[in-house]
Amino acid sequence: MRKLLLTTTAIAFAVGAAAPAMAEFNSRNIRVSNGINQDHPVGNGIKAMQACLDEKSGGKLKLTAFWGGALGGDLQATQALRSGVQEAVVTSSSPLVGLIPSLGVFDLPFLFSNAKEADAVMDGAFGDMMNKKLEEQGLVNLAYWENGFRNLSNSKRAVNKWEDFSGLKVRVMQNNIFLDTFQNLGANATPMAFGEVFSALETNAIDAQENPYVTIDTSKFYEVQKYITETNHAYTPFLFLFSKPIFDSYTPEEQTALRECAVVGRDEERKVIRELNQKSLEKIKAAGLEVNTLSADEQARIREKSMIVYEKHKAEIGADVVDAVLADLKKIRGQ
Ligand code: TK8
Repeated sequence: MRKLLLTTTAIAFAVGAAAPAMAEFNSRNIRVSNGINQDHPVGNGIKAMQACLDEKSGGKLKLTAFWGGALGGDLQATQALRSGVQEAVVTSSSPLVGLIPSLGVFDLPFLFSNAKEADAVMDGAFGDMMNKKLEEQGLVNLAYWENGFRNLSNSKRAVNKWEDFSGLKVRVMQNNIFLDTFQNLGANATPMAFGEVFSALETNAIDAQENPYVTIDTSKFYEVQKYITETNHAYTPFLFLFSKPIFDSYTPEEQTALRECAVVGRDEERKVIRELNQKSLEKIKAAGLEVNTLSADEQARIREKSMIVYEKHKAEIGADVVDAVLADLKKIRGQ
């Protein structure tokens, strides 16, 4: 009996020595920054993710969200992740193309026709391929969340056809593909960080911006805009990025919990944002904005005119990447 006890103790020590002071779950404070506000559905997603983490980690893994760019803009926060001084950010893919040019694939105008196509591409093999490229740059993408289809708002005039873009001073994300897409339509496009957009619209430094209805609603752009056009010109995802140096220092259990709970959060965020989209449009209308829709002919015209952007940026994104997404979409569309 005594011998057995000693052996058990010895084994316990040996196991303890193999993993010193590393419990399966350790107390972690995970800072997640965002440019959008807390009432954006990303807030619902983070709540759902936290509930999942509480359950899996017994309350050890805690997310602390910082809203409205309080920890700096998307690009700045992403650099802080790469150097291991901040844990996480929910960012659009678009401002990161300087770092990872292949991400520009998501900026190609009119790439996705609906959210179902976008989900299939992001959550499938193509999304995994892009995640590998992010990892090479020190970023672990836990999941693709939804930002949504983007629409144009402005303070100058009703935009019903491509000629109406002419001369409009449009803020675009810090991204060459967006810049070219809008310049190609005749607009005067200016790249700018998200955090500067509201005041630039308010002071009329710019006339226009483009974002999903939910962002135009929750970031209150409708207060400083008069017209909105349903252009659906791009669907750029949100990435839930984690600092790779920090992630690599976590236990396998912590890593798995983060990956699984980011997917739980994603599903909640996508559900809420899709429900809110029309409600946000109603709110924008109620605030007095004139809502314009493009006729089917005009939509086709603008789409056709925009195809030159694919040619122009294919080499820089990577021809293999562009071909892969187009092949995926063909399959998804059953063509
Ligand atoms: C929020 C941004 C924003 C994006 C943009 O940080 O910059 O227009 O659509 O939602 O990521």
